[in-house]
Amino acid sequence: MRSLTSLLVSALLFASAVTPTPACKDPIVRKEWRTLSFGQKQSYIAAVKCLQRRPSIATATIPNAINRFDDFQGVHIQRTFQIHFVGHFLAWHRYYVAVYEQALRNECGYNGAQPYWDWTLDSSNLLASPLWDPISGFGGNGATIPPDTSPFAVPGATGGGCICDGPFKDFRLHLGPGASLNATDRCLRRGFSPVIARNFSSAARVGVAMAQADFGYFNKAVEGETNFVNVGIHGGGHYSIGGEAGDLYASPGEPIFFLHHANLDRVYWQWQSKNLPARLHDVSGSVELMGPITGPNVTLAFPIELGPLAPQVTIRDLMDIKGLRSRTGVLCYDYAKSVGE
Ligand SMILES: [Cu+2]
Repeated sequence: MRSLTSLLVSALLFASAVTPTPACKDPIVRKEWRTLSFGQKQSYIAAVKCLQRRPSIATATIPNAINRFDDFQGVHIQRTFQIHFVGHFLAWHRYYVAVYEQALRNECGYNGAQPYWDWTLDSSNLLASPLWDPISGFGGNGATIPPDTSPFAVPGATGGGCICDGPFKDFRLHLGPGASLNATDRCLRRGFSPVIARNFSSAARVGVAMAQADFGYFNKAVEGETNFVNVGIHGGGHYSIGGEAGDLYASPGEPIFFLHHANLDRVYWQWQSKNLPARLHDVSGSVELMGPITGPNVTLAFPIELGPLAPQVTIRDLMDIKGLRSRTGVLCYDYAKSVGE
């Protein structure tokens, strides 16, 4: 009689024979925005505009979503309190950006990867960033409106009104601002803050995050706090653009959101890559928004949900951007070096 061990071995061999492990052989490569050719920049922007024309598939849960771009913004608005200041903040946004990238590719014929915005290159001179070019980029600052005098005003903010030029000048948002999912028809606002960029988007700030010894501290260095004393490198990207990008709920209404979050994801991957054997498995942090440190923590088995955008996965599936190396994972992309790296 065959031993139990040999039965198990043959069962496992059989299982792997009938369910071949999908491999990530040819990851798409995400590049820094300014390293793209003019044509590559144009095709990325054209694909985003295509997503903004394609009909929503999420109206069952987001009734006022009109197009596919709205679907992404709506899901972020709905889940804001479940996906920020939690242990799965980076995993959730990693998946979210990857699903957006796939939508651009699968639904809009885009054949590149999601570009990233290395804001350290613009930290000391935000206004000179090539991202704001009206022809080859995303257009510039919002029109100047009376400054926000509330205690929640972004330090050093300028502009604040509708953007005045570039490919998204006439673009309309249909959800937000804030937590609202009511039907609306809004322009894209920006309020550049060079002060925020200088303070929070610097290479030194990235260095602080990179130096953290475990995921919990790394995540804290990235997300910072809910004040302007320390917005973290996450808040740095958001509040230096301001306007829609500075809206905790509705920020994916700013197309640059996805370049900013791709860069955060790149920093996360660089941090993981310093010690992959440990950091492909290291996750911690609260399940609930700013939950008590004694409360439940996320684990690799924690579910990551994007509602109507994509199937539910777990944090484990998202730990490796070149997925499936560890026979689990849903991702298959890589990062090209930034300028001067
Ligand atoms: Cu977010």
